[in-house]
Amino acid sequence: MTLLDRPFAIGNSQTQDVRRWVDEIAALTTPADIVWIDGSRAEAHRLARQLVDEGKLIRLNAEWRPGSFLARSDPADVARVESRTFIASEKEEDAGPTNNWMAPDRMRAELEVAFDGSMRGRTMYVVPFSMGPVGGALSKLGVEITDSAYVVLSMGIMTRMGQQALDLIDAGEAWVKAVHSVGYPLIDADGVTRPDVAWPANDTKYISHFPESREIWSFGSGYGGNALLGKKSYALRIASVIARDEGWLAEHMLIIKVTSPAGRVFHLVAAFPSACGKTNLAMLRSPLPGWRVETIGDDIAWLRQGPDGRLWAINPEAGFFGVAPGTGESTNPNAMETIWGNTIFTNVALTDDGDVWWEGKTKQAPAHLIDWEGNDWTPASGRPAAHPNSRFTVASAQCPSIADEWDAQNGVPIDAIIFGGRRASNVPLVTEARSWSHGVYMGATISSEQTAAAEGAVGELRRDPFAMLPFCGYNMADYWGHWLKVGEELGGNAPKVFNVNWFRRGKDGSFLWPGFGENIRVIEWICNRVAGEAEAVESPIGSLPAEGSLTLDGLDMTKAQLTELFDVNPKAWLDETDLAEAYFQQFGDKVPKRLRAELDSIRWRLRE
Ligand code: GTP
Ligand code: SPV
Ligand code: MN
Repeated sequence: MTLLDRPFAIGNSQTQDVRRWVDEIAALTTPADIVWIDGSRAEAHRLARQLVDEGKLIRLNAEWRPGSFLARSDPADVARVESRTFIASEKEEDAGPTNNWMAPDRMRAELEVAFDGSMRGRTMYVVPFSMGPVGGALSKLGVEITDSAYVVLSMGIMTRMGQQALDLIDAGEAWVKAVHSVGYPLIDADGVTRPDVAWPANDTKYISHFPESREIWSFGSGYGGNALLGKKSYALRIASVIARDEGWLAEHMLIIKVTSPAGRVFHLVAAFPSACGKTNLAMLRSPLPGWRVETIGDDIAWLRQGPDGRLWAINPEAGFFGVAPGTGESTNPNAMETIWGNTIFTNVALTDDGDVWWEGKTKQAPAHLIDWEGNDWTPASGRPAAHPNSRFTVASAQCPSIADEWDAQNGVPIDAIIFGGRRASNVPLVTEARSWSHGVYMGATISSEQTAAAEGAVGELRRDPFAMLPFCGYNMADYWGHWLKVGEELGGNAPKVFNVNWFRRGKDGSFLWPGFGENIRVIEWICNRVAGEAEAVESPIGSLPAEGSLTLDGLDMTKAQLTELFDVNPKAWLDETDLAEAYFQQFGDKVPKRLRAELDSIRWRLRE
């Protein structure tokens, strides 16, 4: 269908807005044709077939993995590019020292050059979508224009995509503009054509955000958060700005429903940096009798105070874009069941019988594979078969542990907020904040070892406040202030706040805590604390489980290991406060006084 034969209601200003904008982008990028996406299954089927014909997707063996495909990206386009992610706010201080800022005028000028003719010879897709259930109380709308059919298919899994979203836009709802181009036109300015490639991309990349006009412009990458613009660009960077203005929170958090043996239900959210275990915790299968975890979201939560005064959350997404390596029957059986079929895999290895494999899927690697770059691979190859940031894209509804209320129009009421990072030392298995503002301090001082989810040296320690370092659309210190303000509004209804660390290592370098399913023991303690049924003891950095309050039966742990797991070393923690203070310094007077007071209070307690 072309632009001109799409029927629309005459006199409907919103539709005309979308059409005008589509015309504008088409005039700039000059695609060969324009397709409006309706979100039907027939359409997804057509696009998948087309991608297979073009050599951009490999159809997996339907006996093992029905309706599923493998995509192999350009080896230079495998993760989010934080160095090319921009916040083009009018004032530089509104982006803050942790974001790349560019003046909006200059950004627009550069984007105009990049996007000029960038879709020549390609189809431009118009993708209307809803973040959150269509018409939901906390949901928001957007339209992504893209020249990648892989992105359209992925958006169809990750969001509520299609006509229903456009109908709401037609009805006058606000919507966000997102423009995406892989930056690989098939015809140059002189009219010379070139063949397409399996994963078109451009060496020059921009993932640009205009917080004031609520616009997203992404160029040069087809991968994950760079290209599926409903995800990090909208649901976190732009939404965090909307949330600041409207008094709610847009967070890099999983959401779970936990049911106790007595049948009491708790809803928890947890913020961990990229590739630090959100999907694993979101799909936890409990080995503790009577305790049950159900999945609501694995990456993003939108939280808002409800009419009852409590904090309510929705998962704005409709699918999982999960890290494949390390996902197996023993670590995440629910994820393994979720991806039984109808899944797009990106940058994993291909088995000889047309299925997928990655490190950690099975204990033993197959004798022969085609690796993520399309080369022969054997266990003797000495390199990973799947890229460390390889991913699966699959609908949430396929998850066997999905909670009934995962797509509830009003979301779920939150009982506890958990922060965590990947820390080999110092940080205990679990700590409870003394207050909301102490909790905000915990969130603001998350640090974690760098993972493969973004470019950079894996393993290096980096500060990642609220796991939002690459995702906060405005000044990080203002964001801390906003969290304090939300806490004041919530008052006595505010959820309890905790910090966890599954990744502490012993002197021999091995993990002190078994992790994965066994994390239910920590979740149990947290729920029991919320219910007022577990004891805690004070420490300078927060409350720790009192002896006997954390269920450890059946775990193969020595007393010495347990001591190490919970050790709070005053000297090491004074160093941590120095690091936090130095980190705060770069934000100048924007750092809320309350946070500095929390830091002083911890120092004072450590010196006692
Ligand atoms: P994004 O999708 O990038 O935001 O990340 P995520 O937080 O959802 O990442 P995910 O859950 O996929 O994290 C995967 C990594 O965390 C793998 O390397 C897992 O092996 C590791 N992991 C998850 N849970 C645990 C745990 O309890 N203990 C240990 N040691 N590793 C864990
Ligand atoms: C992350 O990096 O936190 C992700 C993957 O969830 S991406 O969508 O690519 O940002
Ligand atoms: Mn994430």
